[in-house]
Amino acid sequence: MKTRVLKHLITPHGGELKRLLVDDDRAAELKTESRDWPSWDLTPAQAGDLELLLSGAYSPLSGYLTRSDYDSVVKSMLLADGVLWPMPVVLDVTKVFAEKLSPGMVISLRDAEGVMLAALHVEDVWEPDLTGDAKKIFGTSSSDHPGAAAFIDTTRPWFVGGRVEGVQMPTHYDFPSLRHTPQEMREDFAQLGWRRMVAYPSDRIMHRAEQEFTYQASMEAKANLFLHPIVGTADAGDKDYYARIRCYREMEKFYPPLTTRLSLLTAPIRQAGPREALWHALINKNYGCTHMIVDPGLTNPSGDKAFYKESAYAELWQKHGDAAGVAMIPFQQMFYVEDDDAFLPKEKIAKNARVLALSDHDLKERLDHGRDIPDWFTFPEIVQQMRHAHKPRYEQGFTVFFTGLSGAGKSTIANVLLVKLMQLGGRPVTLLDGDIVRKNLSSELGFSKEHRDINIRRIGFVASEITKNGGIAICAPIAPYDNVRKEVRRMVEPGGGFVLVHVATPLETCEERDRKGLYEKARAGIIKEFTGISDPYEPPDDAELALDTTELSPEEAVWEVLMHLEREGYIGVKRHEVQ
Ligand code: PPS
Repeated sequence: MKTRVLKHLITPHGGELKRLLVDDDRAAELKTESRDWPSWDLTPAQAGDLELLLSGAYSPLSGYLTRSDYDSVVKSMLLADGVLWPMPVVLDVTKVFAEKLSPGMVISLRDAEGVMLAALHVEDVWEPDLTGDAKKIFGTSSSDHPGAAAFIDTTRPWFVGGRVEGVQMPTHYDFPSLRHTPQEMREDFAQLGWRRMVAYPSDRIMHRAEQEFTYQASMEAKANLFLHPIVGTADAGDKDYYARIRCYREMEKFYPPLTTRLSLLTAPIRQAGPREALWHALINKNYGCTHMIVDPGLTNPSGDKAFYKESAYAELWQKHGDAAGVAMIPFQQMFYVEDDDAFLPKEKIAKNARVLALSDHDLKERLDHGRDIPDWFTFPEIVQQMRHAHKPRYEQGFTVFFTGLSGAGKSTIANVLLVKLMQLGGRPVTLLDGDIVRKNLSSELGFSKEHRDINIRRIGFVASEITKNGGIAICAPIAPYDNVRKEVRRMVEPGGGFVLVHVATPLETCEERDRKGLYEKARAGIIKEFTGISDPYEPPDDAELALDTTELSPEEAVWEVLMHLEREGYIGVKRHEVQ
């Protein structure tokens, strides 16, 4: 009965769904045999690919591409047998691991906890030309292209290809009810009586403009809508990931009943432009979709440089659209026209109409400062979810990171700042002073570059945890190296604010003060590797503030810091309380 209904749906790519999970008996057999096999622990991105291989989302692939398939896909977007397949799907491994392998061997593929997910029957092991291949896949090997740069720099240098037998699907504890295999989705569509489906792959929170467009586009195509966001894998503690998915779940409710379905896709975004969009179309075809909305923003690296022209997407569809079998619906930006209280595409807007817009930057500013987000832009339920993950700055945690020479005044300023922030109240404040950290966290470390970097990374880790959980961390180490300071900024910023303060008191003043008598010992050669004397200090080029304590009292210096925090909205009076 089911088969009869399912046959009305679009045929999977290559003719049938290639689900690679084996039955229980075979799985047990593979697990027993695997004791003698080499084991590869999958990264989250690799586990994402394996999940889609096992579920049949990557039909017609029956495993990782062999060398001839890979070369052909990279060069012409076709498998060696001529079937359309635009993106390489390979297992990348280290040289050390590759050296253990030869064709005919079997590898067990395991998740981060060591659970065996699949057996890979090795057919080819080879060292690809990552730079040359990036040029073909991404059209460039420039380090400005984040996708190409990641492919060249972070892909492991050896590839393994071969047939895969699946033992079990990777487990997701988050949002399990929103995860479906192509087969489950096809059965669902068949039961609903849907035959034509418009897929909308996206990786951003949707607002009213996207909702209007996707709904209108599916109506015009006389089809139902399949919201198929690409979510990657959860990084424990990544508030944005969870908020984004909760927003999708809210958004589904704003479509008329029984018009729309939502499912999450755990594929990593490659940023490979039109070729990746075409690949998404094949994946969505395997899920049963006949149409796909192509938003270049999804696969085109953002920023000033758009690497792929919008027309390139339509051109690729002209060439391969028939083989893909999925109709392309170009995404169209919609604008809110106040007089009509409606979203319209640019060409339908009357000349003098009042058009309202809110850029990503404006939206972030409003969230940061707890300001109103207008109803015309998005739904209150979405705002609530966004505010949950993106608290206004006066409720966010932050780190104030002082850097400077020994004796520059870091500890004094940090202590005064601690007192002032405690007096203000509201958030817990933790001081991670250089000396305190070295006594407690880093007592085994010396002052070599390697040890200093470890010390600063530890401080950064603790500060990022404090910040992420809404507290204030004040750090005051010398932190002489630029690279690791920037690393700390990258660790902290996703969870809140980061303010780098260069305590730029000149060496002469520090040496003159020589409160601990260390400079004298350093000059005498008794203390080795002393910062400023026999060891380098790299002044920051990214400090939010520079304070020279030759000219400023500790109170004045702290006032500067407090003023900065106030200007940026991290401290001060909540707006709604004074309105
Ligand atoms: S670093 O470079 O950030 O890891 O240094 P930090 O943890 O802040 O430790 C600096 C304090 O250690 C004392 N000290 C030295 N400083 C620099 N170089 C050498 N070789 C050294 N040996 C000991 C010194 O008291 C520093 O404290 P402050 O408060 O900065 O004067």
